[in-house]
Formats: sequence, structure tokens, C-alpha cells
Amino acid sequence: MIMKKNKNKTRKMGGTRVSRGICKFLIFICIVFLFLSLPLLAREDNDKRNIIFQIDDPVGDDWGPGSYTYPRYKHFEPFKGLFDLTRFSIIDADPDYILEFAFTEIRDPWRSKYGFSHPLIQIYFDNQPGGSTELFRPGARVKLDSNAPWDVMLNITGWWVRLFRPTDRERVKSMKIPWNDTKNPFELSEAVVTLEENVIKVQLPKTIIGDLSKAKFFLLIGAFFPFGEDHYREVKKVSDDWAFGGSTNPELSPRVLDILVPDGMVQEEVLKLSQNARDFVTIPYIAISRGTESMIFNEKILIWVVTLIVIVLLALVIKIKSKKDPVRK
Ligand SMILES: [Ca+2]
Ligand SMILES: [Ca+2]
Repeated sequence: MIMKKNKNKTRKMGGTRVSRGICKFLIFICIVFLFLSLPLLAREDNDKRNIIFQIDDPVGDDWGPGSYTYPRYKHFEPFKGLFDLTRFSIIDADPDYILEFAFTEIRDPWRSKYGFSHPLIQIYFDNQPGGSTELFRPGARVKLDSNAPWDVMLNITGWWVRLFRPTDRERVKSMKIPWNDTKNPFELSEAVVTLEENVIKVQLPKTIIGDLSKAKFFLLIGAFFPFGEDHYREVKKVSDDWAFGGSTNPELSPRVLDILVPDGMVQEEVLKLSQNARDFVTIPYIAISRGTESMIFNEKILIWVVTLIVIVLLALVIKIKSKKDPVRK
């Protein structure tokens, strides 16, 4: 009896030793995992901003269909990056939205109001039933995908933020207001524009722009020229001091230098005119809801998957331990 008791005790001690070893190993894994995931969690905690959409754009593609060259005047130095959008984000800062446009390079040779002389940003949102499938004004020389009829357009330069709706088209046509007149009726006085490093941030009330959580949009980056057609700088066959070069057909070539395209599409192909083109190229829309789903997907899923694995492993250890340890039965 004594021997049997000792044997049981030995088995119990052996099982306990093995289980303790595995438990220690799992605790170690948990600690390592927690250590690794803390920066991710902390980042979300510290960054209280609710980013509802974010999309990266390739660096160095402010060349439209791949062939455009910069104007030659010194104010366009360093002759690259000035129109190169690298990331676009929408932050829900209730009751406002903050739109963030990151560029490779921001310079201000003409000393603009907001500190950026070069980009002309036009963003068309489809966030209500109905709307228009035509550009507000034709200066960009592109067409918009008719599956996202827009309801509100923001026109952003270093001197202003203006908001237009399709119904404003006729009114704008008949208006003759100097380009930099702050009394322009479409000036969005509620918009707050800031520049941090190379990121242009535009904060504006949700009540004005409407809900963006399920919107579709088109984002066009051109070169701001106060006296150009709809403030777009010209694109010719060959660059001169003030115009871009690299167009195969200046009458039809897009005057946009950088755009966002959905996954699976290539900007250079979208903006390239076919040899026998008789019309402007069509720009695809981007859907915000899809971007929201992919947001921080990797980090959150990683945390949950590892936690689940640890729980399953712990459950298995307890089960094995209870099988190996007859005293527990
Ligand atoms: Ca880009
Ligand atoms: Ca692009």
C-alpha cells in the first residue's frame, strides 16, 4: 500500500512537473506577446483619433499617365514631389471631419495663406441619393465614373477651401470674382486648414459635408494656377517655364498629376489616352466603407488570434494534466 501510494505520488509529481513546465512556457509566451502588442494597443489609446478611412498612394507618381514633366521655372524646384500625394485619411472628430492629405514635398514660393503654393486638390463625394456624374467644371479634363454621382465637392488650395454642389454650376459660370477674393460665396469659412510637415489638414463640420462613412469619392491633384481653366495648370507636349510637358494630345490629356485608384488599378493606365482617343479618360471612384473594413485589421486580428491560441493551449494543458494525474480523477 505504501509503495503504491509512493508510486502515485511520483506520477503526480512528474505530471505536475511537466504541466508546470508547459504552464511556465505559456506564461512566458503570454508575457512576450503582451510586451509585443502593448505598443500597438498604446498607439490606439494614445491616438484617440477615429480614422474612418486611410489609403496610401505610391510615392513619385505625380506624373499623371507616367509621362508628364514639371515646368522649368525655379519655383517648381526640386521638380519632383510637389504634387505627389502619398496618403489620404479621413478622421471622424465629431462634430467635424478632418481630411488629411500627405505629400512628398510641400513648398510655398508664392507665400500662400495656408503655406502651400502648389497642389490644387479637388475631392468629389457621393454621399446622398442623386447627384451629378459630370465634373463641376471641366478644367481637369477627365470624366468621372457614372456609378458614383457626386453631391459635394471640395476645392482646396493654399489660398482657400471652397465647397460646391452640382446645383451651383450655373451660378459659378456667371460669376466674375477675382481668384483670391475672400468674399467668394463658396468660401467655406468654417474650414480650418493647418499644415504639419508635409500634411495638409482640413477640418470642417459634418453638418456641412454630410456623412462620409459610406461615401464614394474621387480625389484629383492638379497644379494650382490662378489664371488657368478652373485653376488647373496646363499640360503641353513639352514643358516650358510655366506648363507641364509630356502630353500626347494637349486637347484631351488629363490635367491631373496624381490621383487615387482602387486596388487592382494602375494610375498610369487610367490616365493614359489611347492613340485614337476622342474623349477624356474616366476616373474610377474609391469606396470609403471598404477602406474602413481593412483599417487596423492586421493589428486587431493579430491580438485576437494570439489570445485565442493561448486560451486553446491552456485548455489543452489542463485537459492533458487531468488525464495524466489520476489523483484528480
Ligand atoms: Ca502619389
Ligand atoms: Ca497616385
